[in-house]
Amino acid sequence: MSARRAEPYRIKMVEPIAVTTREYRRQAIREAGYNTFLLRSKDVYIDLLTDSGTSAMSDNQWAGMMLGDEAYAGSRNFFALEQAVQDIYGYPYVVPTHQGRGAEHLISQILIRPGDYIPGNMYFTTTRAHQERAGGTFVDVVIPEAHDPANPHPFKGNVDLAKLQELIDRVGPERIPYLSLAVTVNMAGGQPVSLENMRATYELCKRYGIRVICDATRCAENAYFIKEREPGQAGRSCREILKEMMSYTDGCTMSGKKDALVNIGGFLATREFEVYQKATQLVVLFEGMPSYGGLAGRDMEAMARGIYEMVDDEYLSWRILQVRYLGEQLLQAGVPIVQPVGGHAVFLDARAFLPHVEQATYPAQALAAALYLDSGVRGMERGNVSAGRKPDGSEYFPRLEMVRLTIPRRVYTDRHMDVVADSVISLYRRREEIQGLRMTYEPPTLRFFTARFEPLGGMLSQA
Ligand code: PLI
Repeated sequence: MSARRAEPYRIKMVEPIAVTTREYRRQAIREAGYNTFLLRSKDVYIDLLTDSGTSAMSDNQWAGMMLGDEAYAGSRNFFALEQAVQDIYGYPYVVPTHQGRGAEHLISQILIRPGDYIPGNMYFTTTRAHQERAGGTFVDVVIPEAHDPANPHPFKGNVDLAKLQELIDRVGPERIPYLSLAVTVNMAGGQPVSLENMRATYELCKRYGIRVICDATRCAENAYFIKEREPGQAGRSCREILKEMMSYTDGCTMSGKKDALVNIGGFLATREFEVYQKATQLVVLFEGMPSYGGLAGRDMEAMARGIYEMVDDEYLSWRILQVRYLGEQLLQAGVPIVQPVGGHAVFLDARAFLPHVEQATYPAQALAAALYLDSGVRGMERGNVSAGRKPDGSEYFPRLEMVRLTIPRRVYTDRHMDVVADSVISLYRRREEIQGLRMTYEPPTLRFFTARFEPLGGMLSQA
């Protein structure tokens, strides 16, 4: 057997992608206001904007799509989904939602009262927005290593128990309806949480009657890191590890569009009947009946099947190693990236990449635009633009100013990763040619999706 690894699947259907000229891309990124979210997909060569909803489904999932039971109530696909969540996560109660933020909306409205505090191991955009909308204040309790791109801590997503304790002492446990625990932590670079930290966090929360609600969006990838890195875990399956992880939580929100390998779908799951009952009351207003939650029966079937596929050890190993394969090529060339390489993406450290560009002129946004111009590779800004503004109107200026190169699951080959690496490395060698941007349009919330910019000079402004 060769020591080299290859994809643990073969290709049954192909989708052509556009190879364009630099001039074409210059026009396209200008029309998109230098915001990669506003590019048209048809103009993108390798699309690393997100791993959300971009997975390739398996033949087994597509076969399940044909078994869609589109009954308005009691669809058999709902029961398949419920069974999958019970088997793999261990929660008794499940409410489907159209995607992860639908579940975030439900849990935030059910549990948060105005004036509450919601600690979390780093914010995620939609999660925090729903918490704030319900009147809560998000408090970051991730370990400090998570904010340092070069720190090699193996579990950079861990909760800082001292910070959590300090918050409990300061505001009182009655003002903390739950701790929001993301596995893995997207904004830190796809960094995992250890089993030991999950257990300790749960124990601390239980002492004060505080719930732990997991953001399980990339929980299977987190389980793989535990298997790989945590002492005593190597001999267990990711499926077993995941079940134990979830046993240290009271419920979860899940975007099926990531680890569960579907193009649309999500759910809220809980161990508490009362929370479940409130969710069934709310879901009918915002998503649909509790037995479909805004999804077609066929979507629920595909997600049910994806949940079993996502914990396959062979698949998970290949998945994580493909992301690492890209990251290691960049590291060897001296390109500053978040380390260790996370589960779903390679994050370019735009501040270290472009030290001459001030954070107020959005270095990560400029770097993402330059990468598209260079090779048609689309990444995503995850820095000052994504962080938005504080309630007082000032910018957050987060320590992490990054471009995320997010790898869709089962979509691209390692050869695509080589092309991406070549382009990033060549830009790094010409980094002085990249200058910052000025924002010309800013929407009031989640501005990164639709903000527009113009270049302040450098390669982006050349005719
Ligand atoms: O995009 P949704 O609504 O299915 O899921 C929202 C969501 C919740 N938590 C986390 C950690 C996410 O990463 C997340 C969505 N992430 C997107 C869209 C991304 O591109 O990372």
